[in-house]
Amino acid sequence: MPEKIYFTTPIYYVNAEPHLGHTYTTVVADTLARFHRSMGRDVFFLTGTDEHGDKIAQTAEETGVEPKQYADRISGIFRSTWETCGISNDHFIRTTDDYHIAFVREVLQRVYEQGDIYFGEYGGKYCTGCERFYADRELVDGKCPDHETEPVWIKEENYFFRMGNYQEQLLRHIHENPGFITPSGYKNEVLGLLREPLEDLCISRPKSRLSWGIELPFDDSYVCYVWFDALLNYLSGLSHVKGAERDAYWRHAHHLIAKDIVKPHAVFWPTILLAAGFPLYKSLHVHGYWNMGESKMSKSLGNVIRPLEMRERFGLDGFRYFLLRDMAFGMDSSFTEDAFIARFNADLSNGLGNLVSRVLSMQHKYFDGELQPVAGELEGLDRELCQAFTTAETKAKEHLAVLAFHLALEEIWRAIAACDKYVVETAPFKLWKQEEQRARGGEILHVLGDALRHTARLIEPLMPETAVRISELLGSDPGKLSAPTPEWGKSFAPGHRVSKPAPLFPRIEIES
Ligand code: ME8
Repeated sequence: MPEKIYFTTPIYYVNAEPHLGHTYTTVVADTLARFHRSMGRDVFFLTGTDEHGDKIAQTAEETGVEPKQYADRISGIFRSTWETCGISNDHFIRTTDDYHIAFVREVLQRVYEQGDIYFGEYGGKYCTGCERFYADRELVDGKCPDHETEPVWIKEENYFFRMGNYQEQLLRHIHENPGFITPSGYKNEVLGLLREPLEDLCISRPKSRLSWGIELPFDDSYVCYVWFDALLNYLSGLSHVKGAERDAYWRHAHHLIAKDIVKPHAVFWPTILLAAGFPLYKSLHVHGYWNMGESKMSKSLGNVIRPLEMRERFGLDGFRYFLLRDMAFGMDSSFTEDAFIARFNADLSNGLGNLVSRVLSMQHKYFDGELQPVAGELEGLDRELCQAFTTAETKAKEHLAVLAFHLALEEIWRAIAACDKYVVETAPFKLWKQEEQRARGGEILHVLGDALRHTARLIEPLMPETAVRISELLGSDPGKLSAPTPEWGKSFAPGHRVSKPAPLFPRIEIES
């Protein structure tokens, strides 16, 4: 039985359309899902939309439509964006789906019956953008650090979850499982939060103030707090998977989020899981922010990059490459069009794109597109190139396993650079002109064909469309990208033909 593994993105609020930030987390999850599938694992990959709560109700009202109608529209945009972008999720969950609502009510009832939910009164400063109460010490100049708005004071009777009952157990788990929250800077941040006694979590909103939510099973005058509802998606999203398999996925659940939602995921969620009697997830992986200039990119700040526009202008894989190459997972990074164009032109147009065109052009010019056989053993320089790919593969896998996407790409690009060096050193363009050297020229092009096939295989999790295009240009079956590769010099059958070159990444010219 293949080993099971489960990847999730946050479920995105439907108050904004997909932008670069959402795309980053989704592309990261997609890359991991593809990488683990290519390693023979049985992957379940979940994404979706978070549709209840004040924030959505308010946005729908501003738009003049019912919340559900509004949520249908934006959720549809998320779903179709990910489809257009070739994201390989196994399921797309909406918190307005019936099976999710039933699951949330079941968990609420269970936790209520065992006494971890009680009725009481609470007043506090609430940020609607974050959908949570803030303690004074968490505010910056009295404002929410993320939304830069003043929270509003809310006092009302509500239901509360005794989060503090599970604080010790959570702390122990974090200490005993070093990979529970990564990178470690975020783990330390959570340990800092857990130094203070946890306050109980308000998990309801009176319907008199907000009706857009899941009704509490034990009091129909209240709806469930949006985070309690949303976090449970990670379990309800597996509802369609059979029992034993579901448990196996859950034991290997990896959540991917940005640093804005560490507290709900690292404190609320595990304490809810403990209270409801579920095992804890395996790991929470936290990345930094994509900034535009100095500020975090977000709809409220009005400085957004849209994935479909980027795809239209530059192709999807150019965008994926930039996202994965220019952010070290865990750290912040900044998006500028200049940086994007510089990376694209240097690494994709001049690097990979140019190599593919050059190899295919030579193959056509010298041998009419037909790959020539490699007679006997590979020569020294051939073996060196082969070794460069073996090293790149080993290191790229090590980096991908720990989410160091930028380093994995660096390793693969080292192998691509080794191909350029190989072309210069072996000079097939000279050998072709001398009758007695032509066969060797053909062998060199065969070895370069092997190198491109390996490149396609290595980039598949990171740049899936390009991997398929390179395979097609080479005349090999893109469906076999992750199949074990034959020996170098022996992988193409006699008479195998490659396609004429087609530009993979046309250079972006900057208008002055
Ligand atoms: O928080 N940089 O949804 P959300 C990097 N519904 N990542 C970014 C980003 C940026 N500038 N902006 C957004 C919610 N993201 C809740 C989640 S989960 C049970 C509920 C990404 O629409 C990043 O993954 O505000 C971040 O954590 C998420 O979008 C927030 O999405």
